[in-house]
Amino acid sequence: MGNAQLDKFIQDAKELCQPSRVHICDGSQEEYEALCKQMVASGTLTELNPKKRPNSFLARSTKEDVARIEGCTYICSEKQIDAGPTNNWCDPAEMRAKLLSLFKGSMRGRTMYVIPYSMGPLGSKIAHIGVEITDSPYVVVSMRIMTRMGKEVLDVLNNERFVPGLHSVGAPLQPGEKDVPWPCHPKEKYIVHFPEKREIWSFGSGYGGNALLGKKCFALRIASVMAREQGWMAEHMLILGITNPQGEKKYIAAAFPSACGKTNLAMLTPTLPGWKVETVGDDICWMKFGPDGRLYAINPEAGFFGVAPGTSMQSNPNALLTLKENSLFTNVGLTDDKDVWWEGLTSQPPSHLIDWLGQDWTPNSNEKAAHPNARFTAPAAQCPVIDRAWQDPRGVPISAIIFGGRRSSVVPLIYESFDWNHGVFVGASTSSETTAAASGEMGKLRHDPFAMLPFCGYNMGDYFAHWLKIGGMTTPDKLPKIYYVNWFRKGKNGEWLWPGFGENSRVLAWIFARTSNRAKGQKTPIGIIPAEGELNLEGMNLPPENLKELFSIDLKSWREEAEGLRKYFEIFGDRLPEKIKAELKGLEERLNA
Ligand code: SAT
Ligand code: MN
Repeated sequence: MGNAQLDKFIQDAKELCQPSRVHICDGSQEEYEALCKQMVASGTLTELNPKKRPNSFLARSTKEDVARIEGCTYICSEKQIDAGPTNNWCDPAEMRAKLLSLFKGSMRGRTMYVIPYSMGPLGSKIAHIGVEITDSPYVVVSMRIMTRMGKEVLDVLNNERFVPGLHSVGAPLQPGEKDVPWPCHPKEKYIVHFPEKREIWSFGSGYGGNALLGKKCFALRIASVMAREQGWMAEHMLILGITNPQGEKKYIAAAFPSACGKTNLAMLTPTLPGWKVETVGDDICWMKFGPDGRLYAINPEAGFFGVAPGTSMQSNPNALLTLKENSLFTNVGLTDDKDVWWEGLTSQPPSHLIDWLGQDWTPNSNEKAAHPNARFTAPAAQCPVIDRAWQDPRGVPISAIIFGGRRSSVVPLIYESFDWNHGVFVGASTSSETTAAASGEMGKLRHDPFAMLPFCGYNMGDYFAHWLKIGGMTTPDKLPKIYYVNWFRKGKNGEWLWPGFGENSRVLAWIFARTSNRAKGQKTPIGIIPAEGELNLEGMNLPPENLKELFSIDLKSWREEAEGLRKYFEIFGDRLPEKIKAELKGLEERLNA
């Protein structure tokens, strides 16, 4: 059956971008292999050693195109106030005119690929469909790993609406001009969302979330707008299943800013004996209410686009095992035997490799072998601990939601909110030290409410209100409990107080106990922390002074924290919900009591 919206989208894109060819992707293995082969020939991809890493490839971007670019990302709502103070806004008519001139002829000499894709299991009531048009074959093969894409999506689409996304690397080829390995626009980059029209336009970058439009652009920015309208949630969260030694299982969702360990937590190998963690998703979570009044979550993606540096058999063995074949690597080092390497993969670096810029590299080099935001792209189905229900169209019931970020001081290892509204306030108060996932300064503390700062498609004040409203849509006992964690607290000498990784299972076990009414906790002015002895520390040799510091709540620092929040919240003006103001006041009163 035809789809009028799709026919028009393709026709309009073709007329505007003037590609040499149009290719409608069927999503087959043959198509994938042919595109990889073509990119090996053009120099975009290097095939890795098939004996070590079958069917896997390395791509190197240019220095200017290595991460999300928040400064070039726009929410073009009709009214500026609806984009809110945390988003870049531009008048939609003005932006459309700008984009039309940029995209005019932008695909000349290239193939225009049409990628129909589903975010979420095909046919799930929680899933939604998008179509990306792109002139980047790298994007096509990445989207094949990251989403369910191809012909079968068209089969379920019928005449329904989908979210269109038009992407061009912005590097048209003159007749006879030789292509470069990583085409992109040297200066002009625009990642634009029209929330009312549910459209995405992305120009100039070929990297990650700028170019794989199903991920941040659709599954977060546009989906957050749809979710608000339709009474569901689109969140920057991993989803994990956790089973205790008695065989009881629960699902937990957790929001952390980019490159703060979501993938590691989602695939964690518990150090607590008898516990098991399984992965549903590592980045994005869509939740809708089930018939029983609980929130059910799906992972809208089908692959992992994870940060490579720091990933090792020690830090995340399940991620490494996921990457053993059928994977794409971007901006990592290439070893002499044609495998990949990045900082932290092995304690002993190889004596020679080709770095992410294509230069010779030895351990004495001043540069890093891999870019700090180097990424792997791998099918989720290959994860050894993928959850049995990861493709269940009904989703999995969520018992707890965790927020967190990188905080070297002030914030304790874990605390629980007093109730849903307080939890919304806790999510709104998330702040984190910046990472290499976005261009800009690293290690700078910034407010990142719900880890959604770069991903909320509308006014963040209204987003807080949406969260509060969700809490009123069911009975309190059906709602997930809300937590805040901080694995990154440092001691006086700058050393980590908590080892993190598999040891984080101890924190999850406390959450498990709390959500089963099996731990009583201890009230503090900021929330509930584990009562003495409730956090199982058996067998980990945590120095008692570390434990003390991990849970120390310094009233003076917290008063400053509250003051900082009060100031930050001012940017939302009258879009800041009264209930959030009341929660802040409550915190201040408890801190001063
Ligand atoms: O936005 S990306 O998909 O490039 C990665 C991230 O920031 O989480
Ligand atoms: Mn992310």
